[in-house]
Amino acid sequence: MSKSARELVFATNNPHKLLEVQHILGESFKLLSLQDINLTEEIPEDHDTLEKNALQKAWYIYNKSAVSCFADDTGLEVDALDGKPGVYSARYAGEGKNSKDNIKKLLKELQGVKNRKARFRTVIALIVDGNEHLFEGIVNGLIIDYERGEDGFGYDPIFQPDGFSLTFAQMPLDQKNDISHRARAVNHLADFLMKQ
Ligand code: ITT
Repeated sequence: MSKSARELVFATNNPHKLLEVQHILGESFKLLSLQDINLTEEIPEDHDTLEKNALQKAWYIYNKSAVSCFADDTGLEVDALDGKPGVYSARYAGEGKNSKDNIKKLLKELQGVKNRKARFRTVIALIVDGNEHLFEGIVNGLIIDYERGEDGFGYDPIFQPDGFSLTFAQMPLDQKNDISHRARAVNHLADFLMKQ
């Protein structure tokens, strides 16, 4: 890490996400986790859009730490369900349920439904010098009707990105990271930061 690397807080406690994003941003930036700035309380995330949630998390941190920071939120938006589960993707099957339960519920809702189009959408909210900026990353695909693959997490076993015959859960992580919604949003963030 170079001496002049700019510090940025990323609102996550997931070390894997932190490494992934650090890799994309390169060594001009030094990412700090919430742990690094001793922010251990749960950050509120109670809005009804990805944008509002990402902004809520980022402002919460900025107001506490006054350090440049960003937060992300992701949802799976299914056309035939008017964009659901969307912002509620993590808890679609209810509080305390897991990804398997979420998948089961989604496949039940889509039973007999022909239109299987869906997208993962990630929104990143960045706050620098008290100004907010939003970045979006989308990957379009189809919800297949049974689980395929063991890797990844969340809805990966039933999401097949356009142009591929594998689900996200069947792809090597590097391949998923090349085309994923999160990587696309982070690339937009990186482009913006490099120009600053
Ligand atoms: P943090 O906010 O603590 O980082 P989270 O689980 O809420 O973790 P996200 O906001 O990124 O993570 O995503 C919300 C849900 O969307 C997540 O729980 C998954 O069910 C789903 N999801 C997000 N990214 C996904 C991906 O790459 N593949 C499959 N499902 C994903």
